[in-house]
Amino acid sequence: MTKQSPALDNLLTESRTFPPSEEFAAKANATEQWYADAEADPEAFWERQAERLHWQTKWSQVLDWSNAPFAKWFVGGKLNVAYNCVDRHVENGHGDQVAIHWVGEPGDTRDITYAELHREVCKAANALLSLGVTANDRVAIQLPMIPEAIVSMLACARIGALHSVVFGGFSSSALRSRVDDAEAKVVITSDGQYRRGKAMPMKANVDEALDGADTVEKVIVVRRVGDDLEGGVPWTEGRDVWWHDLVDAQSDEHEPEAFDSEHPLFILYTSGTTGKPKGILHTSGGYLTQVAYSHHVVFDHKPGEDVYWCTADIGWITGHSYIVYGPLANRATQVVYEGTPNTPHEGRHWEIVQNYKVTIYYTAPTLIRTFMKWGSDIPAKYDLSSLRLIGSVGEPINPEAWVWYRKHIGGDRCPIVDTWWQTETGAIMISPLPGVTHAKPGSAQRALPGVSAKVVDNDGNEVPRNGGGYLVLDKPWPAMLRGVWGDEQRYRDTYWAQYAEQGYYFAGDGAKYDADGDIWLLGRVDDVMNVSGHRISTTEVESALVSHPTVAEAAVVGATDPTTGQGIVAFVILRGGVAEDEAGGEKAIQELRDHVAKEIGPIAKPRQIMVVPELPKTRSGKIMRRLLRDVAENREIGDVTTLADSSVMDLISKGMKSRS
Ligand code: 6R9
Repeated sequence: MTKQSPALDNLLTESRTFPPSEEFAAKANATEQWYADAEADPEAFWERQAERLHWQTKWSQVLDWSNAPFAKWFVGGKLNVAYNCVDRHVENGHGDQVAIHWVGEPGDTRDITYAELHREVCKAANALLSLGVTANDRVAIQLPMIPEAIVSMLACARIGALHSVVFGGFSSSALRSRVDDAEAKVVITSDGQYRRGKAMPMKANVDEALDGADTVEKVIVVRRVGDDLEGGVPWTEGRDVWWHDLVDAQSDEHEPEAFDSEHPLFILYTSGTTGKPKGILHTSGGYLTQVAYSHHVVFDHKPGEDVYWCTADIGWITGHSYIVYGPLANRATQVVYEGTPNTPHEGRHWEIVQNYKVTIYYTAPTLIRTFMKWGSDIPAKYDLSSLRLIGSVGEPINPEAWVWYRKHIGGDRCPIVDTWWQTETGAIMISPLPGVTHAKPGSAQRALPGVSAKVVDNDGNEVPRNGGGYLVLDKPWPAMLRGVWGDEQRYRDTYWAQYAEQGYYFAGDGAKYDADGDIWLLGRVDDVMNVSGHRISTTEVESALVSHPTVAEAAVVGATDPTTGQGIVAFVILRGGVAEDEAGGEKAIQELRDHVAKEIGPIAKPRQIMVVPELPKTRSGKIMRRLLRDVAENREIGDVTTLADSSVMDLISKGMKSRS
């Protein structure tokens, strides 16, 4: 595995622990006993968790693993996911409970009760049906964080169509490749979105993406920014339809149909080690069971009492599992915020926590480090005493950031849950249990009851305490991915080939046990970067760079970055004939950065591009990213003996032009 960075060595000498308060422990949703119960009989444990849902037909078998690595959970069971997230709460007398306190970036707000959410989801489901969408069809959704995003997802689930949500910041070509791969029939988007106080176009991006995309029959457009958008909304007659014309005209009643437990629920694309994003496929019964269970125990969520806020975007798995499905299945009242954390000021999140008396707050380390940078005097201006639990997800959290988070946001009283999981796992897998675990800053610690994780060496042998290796999941779990859309081989190769003999799922993360046997996550071991908690593959960015006419070859690495975790650093060789001053200058580098933003999205913009005469390659032609990482991180350059031409690194160090 890759060499540990000094920051990680530091992290592993961390020895502070934070025991739960007696008061919290006394009321906690889970107890230590859960671990033993789950271990004694995992299937019986998961059956009890599945019982938090409403099933139209009960399952006849908990797990069918006979066709591994393709799992079936709650075999023969039937349920409707949207019914579980909405209708049943209304039927149980909670129709007036607020489901969503929505806060728009410009300051507009909407409180949506479960009864209202029910009517909206029914109308949207009827709207999709009226367009000819039926079970198993795919609907692509690219929307800002507005209520219609959640309504659209639930409407798809209700009629058995698969949604494929594409992050609002993704470019038209990223959207197009996802629409094509899933053969989406309908796209749901908005005229525009508010970003840092400005109305930015969205529909225009979608139109560019859909030029010639012949699977798409209809585009539904939510009016979000209206007249604030300069230049108006491009429109294709016959294909495009306004949400308010189509959806508002529908009946607000719709009878939900129960689908098989293994009926597909959604596809969500994530970066792998190759340039082509993988469509991760999730299904219904097992997924909903585990997201509801984990939301209940990890966030200690109490329906009707807590005000929950997960700051993720619905374009990522965290938004799917911990804004939409988990919280709504558990009848949460939650805050959904549309905008950026510093619009109109850097205290925006804390103002929202104060106003809505948020009790549970779940965010990402990159944002915590940004808050640290902005200064602790900012949260200090607000009343954060409503908070009782805070969480983190997306990348390893540095002990410094953890301790700051606990002190300045958690008032030295809130337990912190550092939750490790992936798009592929669907739900939280490794996390402290609040009220039970003695928390350690920087460690996700232990697999949740019912989940099994191990740290193993290259051969699949479990490493001893204080030993490092690779994280594997050695038992199937209900929310596990069911495959890669349209690519069975890629599913087998990516996750199951590494430890085929043992039948372990390879997560792609380095990990270590400490002296107590707790797990510490050490970052990706493959060519996937983690920038602000977003997965971006080095190959994807390389392909984007090479698609620019001035670039002959490109190599991309993730370099340690104090705020974003990793920053993208690109090394490019220019095409012969491109004059130095033409392409090597500041302007040309800016153009390359913009080109990557256009090809993938602004999150993939390299922090730095270096023009180099050569790239370090092995005799078999593999680029040695390790050496480039040394350059990017200003370290002494490591072992060059396996290079085909060992003088290359000298050339790079001497001849490189660096621009940030
Ligand atoms: C939920 C999500 C997954 C990758 C994963 C790992 C990193 C996520 C983490 C963490 C250390 C944590 N990761 N949570 N690393 N500690 N608590 O982020 O899904 O976007 O698919 O990313 O993120 O490297 O493999 P996804």
